[in-house]
Amino acid sequence: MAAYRADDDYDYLFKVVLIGDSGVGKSNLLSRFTRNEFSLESKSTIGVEFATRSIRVDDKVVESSDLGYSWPRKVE
Ligand SMILES: Nc1nc2c(ncn2[C@@H]2O[C@H](COP(=O)(O)OP(=O)(O)O)[C@@H](O)[C@H]2O)c(=O)[nH]1
Ligand SMILES: [Mg+2]
Repeated sequence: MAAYRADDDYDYLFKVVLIGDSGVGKSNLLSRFTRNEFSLESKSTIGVEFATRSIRVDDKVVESSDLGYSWPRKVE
């Protein structure tokens, strides 16, 4: 019988914060990693967005929670 494992049950938790200028690709990096999606027409993020993904490495469950933060680019 397969052992039951709850969604929030993991062996390791990594929290990754993506910080950078607007338009450098943070949101798409996040969506590619967590949902395998990419959009050429993604809207600018106001503030923060948050996503998680669990992966299995050998027999360990690794949970990654990623936080992206954008600030408005200064117009020269
Ligand atoms: N060609 C190309 N465009 C990208 C790539 N990553 C992001 N973009 C585009 O760059 C723009 C800004 O990306 P976004 O993820 O919203 O940037 P953010 O403001 O840092 O979150 C969007 O139009 C994306 O489609 C990439 O690796 N290649
Ligand atoms: Mg963004």
